[in-house]
Amino acid sequence: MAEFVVGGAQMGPNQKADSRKMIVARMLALMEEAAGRGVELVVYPELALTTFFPRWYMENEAEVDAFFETEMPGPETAPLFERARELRMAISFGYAEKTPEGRHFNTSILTDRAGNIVGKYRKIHLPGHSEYDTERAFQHLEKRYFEPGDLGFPVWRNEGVIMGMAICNDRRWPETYRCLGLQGVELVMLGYNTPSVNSQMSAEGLKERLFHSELSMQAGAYQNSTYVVGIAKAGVEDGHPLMGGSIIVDPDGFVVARAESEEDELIVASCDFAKCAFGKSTIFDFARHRRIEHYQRITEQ
Ligand code: CDT
Repeated sequence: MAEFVVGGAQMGPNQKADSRKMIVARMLALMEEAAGRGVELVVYPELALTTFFPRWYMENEAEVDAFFETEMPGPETAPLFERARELRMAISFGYAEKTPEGRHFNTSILTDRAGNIVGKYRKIHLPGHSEYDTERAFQHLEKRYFEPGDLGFPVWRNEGVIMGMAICNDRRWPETYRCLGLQGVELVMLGYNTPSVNSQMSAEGLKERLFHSELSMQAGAYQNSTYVVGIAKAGVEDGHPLMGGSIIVDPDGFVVARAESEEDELIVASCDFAKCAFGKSTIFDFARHRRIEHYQRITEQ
């Protein structure tokens, strides 16, 4: 598979009161638009099915669990899989997962073009804190509601392309891309929910936040010779602004598609995966050039 048309379905805000049905209907509308533009795989954001609930401090278990899916697909998400299957479109999206054992993860899944789930990733780098923090302008309680992912950073050969996933804060860590890069990844899909302002540093504004997001994804793409698709949930959600800035980055680190809004917006790029081979066989030929005898600190500290 050389060329593959990839879509990024940036989503506008999901309010707390929005039902899964309403949100899935918006996701389906983006999918229809993607089909009209020849998209073969579409990537949605982190926690696509709900508001970014870690901004809320909750103590009631049932209140928290209302944001979690206990099955995938479930009755409310089945239409996504059914329509994707009809359109022959692979999909990837994030959601809050509650396992049969009662464990909670920030998860994303990947399907093939026949609508079968072929990959699951559970977010490893959970930012924020676990108790109410009076010093912050707003809360970021991912460490309260999720366990760190327990699946590592796997890749899957899906539709002829080596694919991997990451979620939001993972995109800021070089280790994420390198773990995937060491397995030959050609397409990294990640969704995010990033507040437009820093809850601990008011001087950092939207411009700087967008810069750091792009910087991380462009570096990850270039240094591992892989496409990166980074897709936001954006806009004012429950009164809290989330930044947009969804991009598709090519294996040379250049942005080839970019969202302009903070609303539901599709971005599309035709990805030529043959382009990954050049960097992987030259400057970033890991087998020839890495010096792992000097890298112990990365895993020992
Ligand atoms: N969702 C997520 O991981 N957001 C973080 C915000 C960091 S501030 C605690 C991010 O890295 O974009």
